[in-house]
Amino acid sequence: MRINKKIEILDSTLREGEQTPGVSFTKSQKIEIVKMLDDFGVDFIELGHPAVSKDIYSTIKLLNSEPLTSEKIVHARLKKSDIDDAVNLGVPWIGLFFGTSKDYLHDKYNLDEKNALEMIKESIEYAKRNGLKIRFTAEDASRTDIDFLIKIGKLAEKAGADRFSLADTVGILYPAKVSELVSALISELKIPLHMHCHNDFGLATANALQALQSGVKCVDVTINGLGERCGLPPLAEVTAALDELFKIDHSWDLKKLKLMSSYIDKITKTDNKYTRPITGKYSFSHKAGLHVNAMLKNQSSYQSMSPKKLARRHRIIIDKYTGRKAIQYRLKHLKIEYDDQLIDNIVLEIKRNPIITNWTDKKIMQLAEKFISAKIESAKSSVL
Ligand code: HCA
Ligand code: CU
Repeated sequence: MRINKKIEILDSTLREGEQTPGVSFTKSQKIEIVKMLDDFGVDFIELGHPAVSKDIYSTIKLLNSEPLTSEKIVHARLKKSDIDDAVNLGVPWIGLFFGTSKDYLHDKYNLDEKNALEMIKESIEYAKRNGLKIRFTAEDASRTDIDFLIKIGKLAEKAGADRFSLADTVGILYPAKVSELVSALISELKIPLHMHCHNDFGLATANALQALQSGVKCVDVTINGLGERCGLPPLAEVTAALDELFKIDHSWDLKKLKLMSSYIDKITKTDNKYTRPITGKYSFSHKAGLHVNAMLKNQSSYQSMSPKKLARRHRIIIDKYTGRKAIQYRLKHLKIEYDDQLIDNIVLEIKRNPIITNWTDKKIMQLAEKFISAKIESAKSSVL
């Protein structure tokens, strides 16, 4: 099938890519990556999620001052504070995301459909009133009831979203299903569709290419296919396939692909063999605070299949993307007595050290002991 219309590529190396275990880019590396992506000619660059850490927030500020041809977008929950971050940073596009499947509504947010729709509407309208261009992502779209998904798409469009993105968050689609899903949505909406595919069964590139053939305007990629668990479709494979197999018109500089890929290999402490579907070290690892939080409530929220079937298990990675629930879980496991203050202190300290990409139990224990003895010392001195 030919792809006739002008298609777009969104690179998420700095957001989804940095959610790969072991990956944390420095400010100067992010500047280098953004320049390379811009020279290559991607349409959108997802700069990060400002609320994750101060380090990410300040880096986005710096990246936003780079004069680029690519459009800049930041990731955000349906929270006023996240939307305000995008407004204050002056980034033109916001990528609002919200899990729309029954499990997500129920277990992740504890919301019914009516309240969820209301929240989506209000957040989009608020972002619009504040001058942002909006991509709304239905997270877990591939496990969302199709009629509800259409309802959300229409509501998002009416509230002012400029793009509607379908996320196959746990990577369970295959090309025929992508075609079904996209076809059901495309006839119902006027705004262009995006697709975000995960590689848990090794089908992300095939699914992204199918989405474009079915009429989606933009697909998400990362350099070397980085991302949570098994990552996203790699920039190189998607763009080279579009050029060579689909003969589309484009202005990408394909000669830059090898250089970008080698640069990422050089600066990340990761390897494609770790993100390999099913058997890779990270194929059942979870890093972002939101993911871990949801996993602790319901294991299927970010899993494509039960790892038990493969004699494997879920792992939690702790670094600057971590949240309070992940730390609470580790402390419980380590049998360390905790209160809210201790959790907050640990989370803050971890976020203050973006260079450390794997807080092992030993390191967490040392950190907890440091805060506990400081508390005892200060209690002693206030008694004296
Ligand atoms: C996440 C989940 C996400 C969001 C995609 C999007 C997914 O890590 O927050 O907002 O476009 O796969 O659903 O990456
Ligand atoms: Cu994703």
